[in-house]
Amino acid sequence: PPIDESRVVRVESPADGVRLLRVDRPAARNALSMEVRRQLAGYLGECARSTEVRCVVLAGNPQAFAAGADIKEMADAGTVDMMKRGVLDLWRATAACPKPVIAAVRGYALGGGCELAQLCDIIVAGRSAKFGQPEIKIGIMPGGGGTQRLTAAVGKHKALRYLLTGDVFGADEAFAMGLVSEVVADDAVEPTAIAMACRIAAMPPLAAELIKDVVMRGMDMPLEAALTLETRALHLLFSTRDQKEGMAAFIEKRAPAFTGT
Ligand code: CO8
Repeated sequence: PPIDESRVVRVESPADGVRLLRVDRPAARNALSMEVRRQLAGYLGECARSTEVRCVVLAGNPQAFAAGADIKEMADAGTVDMMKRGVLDLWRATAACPKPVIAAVRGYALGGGCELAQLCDIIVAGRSAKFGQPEIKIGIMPGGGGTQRLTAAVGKHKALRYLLTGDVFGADEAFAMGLVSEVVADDAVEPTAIAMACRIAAMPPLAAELIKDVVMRGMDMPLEAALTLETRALHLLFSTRDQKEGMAAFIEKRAPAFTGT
């Protein structure tokens, strides 16, 4: 049966403050159709605006986190079609979430799926997860940041080794290269990602957002400018209630209650 494109991303609330967005197109190994991209961008925007959501988990299913862009949607496209699809705008909206985003990767994370994991902040991978940028094998190249984010994560020589051969690599290799934050048993991927998200959700959200913001912006900046940005962001946190609360709780030997103010 044809895939019902109206429900290709599911929204779950596994814990307080945590939203899990699940790409759910198993018949196509979670290939990122335009509709998946639209729904991901839309739901991440909602998470960004929600006062309840403090951390997001992106997940797929046991066989695939996402096996790339949908090749069947692109096979007959020309340059102008590709330009008009506005994929880049949707992708930017997906990457723009100011809140921490954790990828929970089981199965294949290939092409655009590998890039989707790369635009998350933390990647938890199952032992049998498979990563790769196989675009070259079908006559194209990464278009969701893979040439840049993979290189930033693992360095030029490892990145080009995989970008130019299209070879798939496993979770342990991805971890050794620095692409993956943590490797766990396949069954433990989502529980681990959700538990980490819960811990982050209990942190002061403004501090979490500023840490992410300074890390991301700092990657594009000369060190001195980035360090200045870091200092300014730190000083800004001294006008939040959560800074007063965090330090008071430490001194009073009690658990802090952060409110995001
Ligand atoms: N797009 C469309 N359909 C797919 C995709 C995909 N990327 N991946 C798998 N499918 C479909 C298959 O066609 C098959 O459909 P059907 O049952 O109708 O024949 C079904 O999913 C199951 O696939 P397989 O039978 O191949 O399953 P296996 O478990 O044997 O293999 C693999 C799984 C290894 C993931 C294999 O399917 C594969 O190699 N897929 C393609 C991976 C790939 O090349 N990804 C890169 C795509 S290009 C990209 O991501 C960058 C594009 C940048 C531009 C973005 C603009 C839109």
